[in-house]
Formats: sequence, C-alpha cells, structure tokens
Amino acid sequence: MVGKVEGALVDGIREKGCIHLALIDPEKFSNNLAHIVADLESHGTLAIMIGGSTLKSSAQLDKTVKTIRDSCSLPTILFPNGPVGISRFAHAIFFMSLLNSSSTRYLIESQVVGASVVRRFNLEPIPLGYMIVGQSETAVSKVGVAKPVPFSKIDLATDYALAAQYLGMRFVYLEAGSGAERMVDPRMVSRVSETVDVPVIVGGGIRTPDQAERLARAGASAIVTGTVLEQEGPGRVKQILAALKRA
Ligand code: 1GP
Repeated sequence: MVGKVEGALVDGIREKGCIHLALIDPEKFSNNLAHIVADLESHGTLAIMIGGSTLKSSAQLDKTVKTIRDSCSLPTILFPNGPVGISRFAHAIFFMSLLNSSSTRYLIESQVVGASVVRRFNLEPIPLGYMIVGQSETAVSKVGVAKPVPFSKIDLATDYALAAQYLGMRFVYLEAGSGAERMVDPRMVSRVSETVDVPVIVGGGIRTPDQAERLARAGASAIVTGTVLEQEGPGRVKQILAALKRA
C-alpha cells in the first residue's frame, strides 16, 4: 500500500519532473542542522533522507531525526545501512535491498531483522532497489560488499533496475557513492528511466547545478545530495533546485 510520504514523492515528481532529496548523515552534521533543514524547506527540497553507510549509534540517529522534525515540516525518510539505521522518530524508511551486493546480509538478512522493528515503530516502508555504480571502491561499495556496475555497463544497470521493478520495488536508486569523484553517467540514467516504470533516484558525487540539470534532463525523477550540502551549505542546494526547475 502506498503511504503518505511515498504519495508526496510521487506527486512531487509528477508536478516537478525531478525532485531534490537532501541526505543528512548523522555522523557528519551536528551544528546548524536546524537552520540547514529550515533553509532546505524554503528552497524547495521535497524530503530529508537520514542515514550513512558507517552509522553506528541509534541514539545519534534519533537525535538527528528529532532535530530535523522540530525544525521543518518536510517528510523524514530513513536511508539505513542496516537495522541500526532505524529510528522511531522518522516518518518513513526506504526499505531497500542492495541489488549488487554479494552478501546476503545486504540483500535480505538485515531486512528480515528490521521488518518487525519498522512495523512496531509504525514507519512507512517504501520499497526500493539500490544499486551501486562506478569504477572504483567507495565506502558504500566496501561496506555493502558490492560489485559496482561499471559506468559504461548500461545494459547491466537496466537489467538490475527492471528486475527490481518486477520484484515489486517501487523506486530504483542509482548510487555512485557519497563524495564520489564521478556521478552516474546521464546516458545510464536515460536508458534506465526509459526502460522502467518506477521513478529513478540518482545520487553520489552531484556537486553542481549543471550536473543536476543533466541528470534531470536524462530522466532522473529525484536527485540526492549530501556532501555538497555538508561542504557548501543550503545556498548551493538552492542553485541546484533552480537548475532542476530549468530542466
Ligand atoms: C550517498 O547518494 C548519496 O548515498 C549522496 O552522495 O554525498 O556525494 O552527495 P553525495
């Protein structure tokens, strides 16, 4: 069943073409978080994702989610690295499987551990197929024991995305890794989004308005930025949002 947060994402995509999601890693953001998220809301970010591949403390996660909820009215969506990434204070969770992991832990085991917790906390699960793309190792590919889909292997990425859709996942995420030197190639985004019917989220290494515009024109339904927000602040995100509007 499609819940409220998922409905808001889908409506946003329908209305705007490509939406912006901000990623807050609780290990990296502490000062100023309240102001940052309030600014993001006024600039037009649609939701806040919260998580990080090395997150270890659920107390730190809870504190971050509470600060965000107290400071803006945007939906909060958990982006978990495992059961530790679940907080009772969020609205929703990307209930995801790392499609190209070679570890059963990231394919299904963590989800089995987390499912009853999601239910108990009354979080809205949003089923998502997550795929790591790139040539070199990143924190997420190392932690997730993933064999990244090379940037040029567009057919392979498309097959993964289609498999995710046929398994019932309602979003596909193409991930180049946080702070990646290179973002996902717009040609890959274009083919994947032409092939699947579900929205395609793209993240990792997006730093400039021009990059965001190219991804939106290629057919991305959502782009995610974390590092640029952390390093340059919401002003940069405002420029990225303007670029998405242009696209
Ligand atoms: C990482 O895709 C996200 O999971 C965001 O990446 O930190 O490079 O923006 P950046």
